[in-house]
Amino acid sequence: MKTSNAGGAVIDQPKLRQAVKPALDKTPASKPAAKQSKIYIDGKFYSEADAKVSVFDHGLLYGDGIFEGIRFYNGRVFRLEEHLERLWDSARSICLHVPMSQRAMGEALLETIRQNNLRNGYIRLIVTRGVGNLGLNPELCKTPSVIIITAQIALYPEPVYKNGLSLVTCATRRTNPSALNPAVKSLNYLNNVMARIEANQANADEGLMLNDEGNVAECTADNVFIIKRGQIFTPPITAGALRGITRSVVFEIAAETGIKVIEADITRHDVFVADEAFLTGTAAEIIPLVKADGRPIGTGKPGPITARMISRFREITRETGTPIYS
Ligand code: PXG
Repeated sequence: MKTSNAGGAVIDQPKLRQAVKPALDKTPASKPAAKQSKIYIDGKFYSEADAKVSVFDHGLLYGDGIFEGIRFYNGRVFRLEEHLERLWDSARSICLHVPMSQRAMGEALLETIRQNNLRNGYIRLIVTRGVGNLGLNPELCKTPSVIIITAQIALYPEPVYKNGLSLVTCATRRTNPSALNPAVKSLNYLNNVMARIEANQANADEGLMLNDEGNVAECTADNVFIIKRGQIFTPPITAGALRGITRSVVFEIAAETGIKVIEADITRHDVFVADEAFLTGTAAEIIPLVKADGRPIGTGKPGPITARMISRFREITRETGTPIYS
């Protein structure tokens, strides 16, 4: 997470080969600095400068903790319940006791947005294992910490949704589920960071991550979909994909439209020969994929089913969600 000198946190976006800057990075120098965000830590609000955690927190020492990245649109939090459910699932999987109820967490999250007086943005919800000693034993960490950070999200400029992204296949394999299940949204993202570095070095917009079998798992922070002969395919969770919230919205839109989504193992070959492809994630939303390892996908331009997905997704984000200010 970087903080912008324009005030408020701004989340990083993947490097784009067109070197386009996210819209909200373009704050004119003459504009007065916006006020800094207020950050929730364990029931209290702090300024950015005062929002600090202990160097003995195992979230820092071992990446021992979990998180969610959530969007809010037009004064409503998108899919709040699903994000909280997934957070609780991550917690249960790593034996972390979240020190509040789901309802209280939802309320803390809404209050953090209110404190920052935002209607559109991104929220990072973090639960760390808490303060322990320099040994990794979590039993010595008595109280997990809850941190909630809001950010003005830098949307990709419209041309990116019109022109699509390129990706390269990464040599770094997605973590084997028997080592650390990728379904756990843990604070240990080094596996994804290594893949992101490869994508950067190849000057690609995203990195495709395969599992130990050589099948497609996901991208560094997005789920992958391909379209072939009118059917949509995406890797199953067992292939090492996160159960993405945006992914689940694609399933819903497809069902509405009468298009079939098939969860099946996908190879790089399937990506190369797809008619269309797109990625999904809270930050990216639904974004067309037009090139994989130098090969144009389909016509090399975003396809019609992808375009329909994007426009329906935008309607759903505009019209639904948990109200923040009512
Ligand atoms: N796969 C991985 C590995 C992810 O981290 C997704 C898929 C998409 O899931 P959702 O539920 O967002 O549709 C993610 C998303 C960010 C950011 O702010 C997002 C994620 C992780 C790190 C950063 O861009 N998670």
